Parts: sequence; structure tokens; C-alpha cells
Amino acid sequence: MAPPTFKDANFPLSDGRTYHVGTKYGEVANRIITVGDAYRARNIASHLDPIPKPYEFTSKRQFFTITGRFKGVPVSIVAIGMGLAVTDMFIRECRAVVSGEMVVIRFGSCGSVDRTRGQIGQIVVADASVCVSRNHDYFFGHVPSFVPPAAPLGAPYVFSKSVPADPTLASLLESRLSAVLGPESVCRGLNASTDYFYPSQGRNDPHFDDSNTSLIDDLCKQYPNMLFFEMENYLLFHMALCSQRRTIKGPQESHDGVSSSFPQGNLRAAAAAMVFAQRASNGFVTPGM
Ligand code: R1P
Repeated sequence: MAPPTFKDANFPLSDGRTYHVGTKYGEVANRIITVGDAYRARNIASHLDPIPKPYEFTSKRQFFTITGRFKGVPVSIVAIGMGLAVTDMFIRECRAVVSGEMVVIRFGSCGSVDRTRGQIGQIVVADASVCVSRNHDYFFGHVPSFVPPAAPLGAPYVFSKSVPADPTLASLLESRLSAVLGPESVCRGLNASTDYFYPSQGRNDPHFDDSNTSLIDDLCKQYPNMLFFEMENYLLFHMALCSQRRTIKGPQESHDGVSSSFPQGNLRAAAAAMVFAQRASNGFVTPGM
């Protein structure tokens, strides 16, 4: 089969299909659940109505989309992999093939940084998210062969301001999860999305100078309600914020009352995650827990 021909370097499309996610108009619903891996996507998709049979598409970049109906309501589940860059591709490329308001919920796995809340196996719901990024320039000063930059090196990690989840969606997520799993299994707090899994989450690696031994303490000092690390939510919430700063809107579609409190916005987002790692106790989830 001939390779697809993409047109428009600014936003490449081939026969209406996006460059990385690979879907086109009609293949993605306005309500999206996003996850990291395809296995989790299939698990969630097992709850979709069997008829009509859900549509599935795996792109050449391994974005995996399943679109079907849940109790008659169209919903897509999209597995995107990991990190901020793929989150950006996922949101922009789905946004381009969906009209009307778009609602995105992320179900991830995460590491808890709180000693008492966010135990392994619990579900945490994000009130808001902070971005933790590695300041690459900082490390130049530690390597003698590099010319130190003229500007101050600053701190090794940068903590952004926090950006809120959609408050209505976050509360709905918390209450529905609590109703199903029991309130003791769900807690809510602040999330930090990191640009890397190892250095920016304060993991120790003897092979590299990461200057991160105090990162978790520093972050919790600056943000006392800090609860968990993962790698995508910040961008999701930030893009929702940026979408609400735009006036371009497609034809509005009903979201059963969910849309009513944000008439201006064209993307709304919230996120929950299961705690896989407890950083204070150094515990990690085991299958079947
Ligand atoms: C790191 O192992 C990955 O797990 C978490 C992080 O955000 C990162 O993507 O989420 P997922 O389990 O959804 O991938």
C-alpha cells in the first residue's frame, strides 16, 4: 500500500487523518477517556455497549483509539503513551477532528508523595496540577569542560504555577469513584506532572548527577497539598485553559448538562490516577493488590 501523502506542514493531514493519532472526523467522540497504555484502554472499553461494535484504530505511532457508546452515549478511549509531548499531539489532533465542546478525563497511574494520603491502590483525583521541569542549563556549571552560561544557573528543577482541573468534572469524578469504590479508596489533592519519570520525580540514579535529593521536600514545601506525581495532567489542564482563551468554536453539542457551567470553553479536563508507587515508604503496587 502506498504511504499516506500529508499536506500542510503547519498541521499535517492525509485524507482528513491526523499525523500522529491518525484518526479523522467521525472516528472520535466529544467525550474522551485517555490512558497511558493500550491494555488499560481495552479494559475500559470492555464496558462499552457491544452494539454498535466499537471502532478501533492504532496509528503508526501507536496511539490507540476505541470509539463506541456507553449506555448509548458516544465515547472514545485513547491510549497515548507517556509524557507531555504526546499529550499535546493527542489533544490537538483529537480537537481537530471533533466539533463542539470536548471533555477529556485521564485515568493514569501515579506515585504518591504524601506520607498519609495516597496509599498504594488508592485512587487520587487532581484538584489542579503543577509542572516540574528539569532546568537543563543548571547542569552545565557542574561539567568543567563546558563554558558556564552567563545567566545564573538557577535551581535544578523549576516548579510552575498550578493550573486547575475543571472543578465540576473533578467533583463528579471523585463522587462517582467514591460511590463505586468506597470513600476510603479515593482522595483528592494537588498533582505534579513531570517532564521526566526519573530525575524530575526525585528518583536516585547513581549513574548521573541529577541534583534532586531535596526535590520532593522542596515541592511539598512550596505546595503543601501536593499529593501525586504523573506525567500528563498538567498539559491537559493547561490546554483546557488555553482553549478557553480562544473564541473559535465548532457547532455546540449537548453534554447532558455537563457543559452548562463553561459556555466559553471548548475543552474541559479532569484526571484521576491509581497510586502504583508510594515514594515515602518506597512501596510499589503488585498485580492483584
Ligand atoms: C510512567 O510510568 C507513566 O505512568 C503514568 C505516568 O503519567 C507516565 O505516563 O501514567 P500512565 O500509567 O497513564 O502511563
